[in-house]
Amino acid sequence: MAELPLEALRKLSDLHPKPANLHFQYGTAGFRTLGSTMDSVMFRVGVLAGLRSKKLDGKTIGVMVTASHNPEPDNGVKLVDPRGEMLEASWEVHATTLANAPTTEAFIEALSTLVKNAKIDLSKPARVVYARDTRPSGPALVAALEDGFKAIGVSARNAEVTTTPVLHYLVKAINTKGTKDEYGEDSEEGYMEKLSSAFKKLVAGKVSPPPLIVDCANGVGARAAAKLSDYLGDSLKLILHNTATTTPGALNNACGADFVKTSQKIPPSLVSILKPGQRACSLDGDADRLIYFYLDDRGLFHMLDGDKIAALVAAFIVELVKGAGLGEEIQVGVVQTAYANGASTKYLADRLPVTCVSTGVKHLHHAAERYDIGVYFEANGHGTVLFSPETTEKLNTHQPSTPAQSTALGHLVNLTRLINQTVGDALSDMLLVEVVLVYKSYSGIEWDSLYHDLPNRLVKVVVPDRNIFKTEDAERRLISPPGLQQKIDELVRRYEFGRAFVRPSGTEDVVRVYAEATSRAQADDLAYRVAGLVYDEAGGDTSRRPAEFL
Ligand code: NG1
Ligand code: ZN
Repeated sequence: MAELPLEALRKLSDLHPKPANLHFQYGTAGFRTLGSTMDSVMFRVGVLAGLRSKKLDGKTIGVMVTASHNPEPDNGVKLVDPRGEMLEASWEVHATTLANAPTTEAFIEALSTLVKNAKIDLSKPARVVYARDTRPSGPALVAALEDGFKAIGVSARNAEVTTTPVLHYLVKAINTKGTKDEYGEDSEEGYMEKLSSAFKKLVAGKVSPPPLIVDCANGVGARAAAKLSDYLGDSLKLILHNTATTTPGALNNACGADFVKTSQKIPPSLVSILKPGQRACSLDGDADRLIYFYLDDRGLFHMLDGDKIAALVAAFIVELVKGAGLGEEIQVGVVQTAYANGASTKYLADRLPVTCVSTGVKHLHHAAERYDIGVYFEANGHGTVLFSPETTEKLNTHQPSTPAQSTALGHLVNLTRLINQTVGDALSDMLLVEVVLVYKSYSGIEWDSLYHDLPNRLVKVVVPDRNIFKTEDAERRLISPPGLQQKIDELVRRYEFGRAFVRPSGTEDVVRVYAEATSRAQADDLAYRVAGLVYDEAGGDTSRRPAEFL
């Protein structure tokens, strides 16, 4: 059995000392915090990625350096498993342990323990593909990551600056190369080619839609969208805005999917650009979230979020499955979280099976895998559609009995290529939405009228210790602190179609409160009151109470 390369590890680890007073946690989005504090984390993730690859017999692991929709000073890093999926949960714990070892010696000790406990054969090869978004802290952090690769002897491929979904695509494409499950050519061009050719086949013979305005959040999505636009040619005209990837402070600032979803407003930079009735969409900082919106003829803003995307897409896929004569054999289901608007859940549940799971993409992804075709979206615009291997096989081999069935089947096969099934992908999802809009001859207005969102409000409450909040029932109810859920229930009963829930954030040191009701004022009022209960219960400073919430 080969040994850990102690000398190289020691020498390089000493160049990346862990800051003394900081604790790092591999959460739902990997490590994410102030970029200037992440040097040691990056080095250690580089080493860990190498070990993960060795553990999986030299399969290629992905490493993405990004902090998504967070402000520019933040950065982050996450690992991608060989099938393009999020890192297996047990390794999240290893990542946290390694990141917090106080010294080089403690780090090496923790590595030895991991190698022993996880039975990692160090003589196996290690392969990694990595990329970063456009954050200014990216290059230095990538250099630290590369030192980690060097220390453990990784054969590393630099995918440079690209989106999170492209990196996931690359991981899967590399690992399936030359197999019967080949995912596509393992390059950004391969990704663009795969998506754009599937899109062109799907819209062939249809009237081209009017141009789509794309808010690129001043992030890496701007580069990817520009390339995709070239591949799409006349099949879909994209008008790109917020493409200032090198302007300091611009990333995710008053633009992007998170801004639109959280503030429920049009980015100020688009106010003078967007015409009533015109469609627009926002990507987030690493282009894995997508939110659409439009202004009505009175100039009022309407948002089409992840729930609306799920409703549009799921209904379309059900129609195609039935049209292909496979309605009895293929079950389409939807996965949401408690943040899904109640009106969307009702719309969907009237038509197909709907599951509610805890927040975090990995929960949605796993639940969606249980359906033949699983559509999953978070309300914030992160989501995709998964076709089970059996379903994909069935679609590729089924013999249609009529020309209409054959057409529907062809569309489904093209959808399996258009959709990035590894992870939520703003650009792939955007093309998917555009396909459905073309088929339905919908503008944003008709799409929006599938159902009417219940007014809702999401607020953060800063508390001394968010860990006292524990939940059950897919985070819809609190079991701790004791008695608080009953108080929330009593409040909620006073509001027509009222719904509210409280959970600790997995990515920020806050407790989140979500409320919905039949009117904006009622939803705000309910959120405010529940936030007040939370604040009082958690022992916050009451002099600062109201200002914290709304
Ligand atoms: P937390 O901070 O646990 O609420 C947020 C989002 C999640 C998910 C993760 C990962 C909301 C309310 N929460 O999680 O949906 O996207 O970040 O980025 O949007
Ligand atoms: Zn993101």
